[in-house]
Amino acid sequence: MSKTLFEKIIDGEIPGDIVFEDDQCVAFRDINPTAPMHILLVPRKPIPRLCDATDEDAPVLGHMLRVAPQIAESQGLGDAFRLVINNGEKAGQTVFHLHLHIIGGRSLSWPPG
Ligand code: D5M
Repeated sequence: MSKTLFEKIIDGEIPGDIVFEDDQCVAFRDINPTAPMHILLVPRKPIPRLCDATDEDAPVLGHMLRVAPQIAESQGLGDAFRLVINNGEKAGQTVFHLHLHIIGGRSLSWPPG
């Protein structure tokens, strides 16, 4: 199996502006930010889409939800941030390695497009 784009960033094979990493996940700045702060939090395990995750993946998914607010805090977002997972092509997913968008630094409207 060839590596996903995000595995290559995690493995240092292509550049990434990494802001956080631990044994389960890595966070780096989105190359095409939609807000002043736009970070992608990615599990080291290349789960393609959220709907492909299994019960075995529940710990890392929970861990990501614990880590995301800490990253937002460390980036100066306080409690003003949005988390987004695009699941599948029709929902806007373009990179098929599960990732949590952490977005903030501007006023965010609802509903999203
Ligand atoms: O989000 C995929 C996101 O991945 C999108 O916001 C651009 C970002 N991206 C694509 N290539 C890179 C690299 N090389 N570095 C950092 N960020 C990148 P999705 O939810 O799949 O549409």
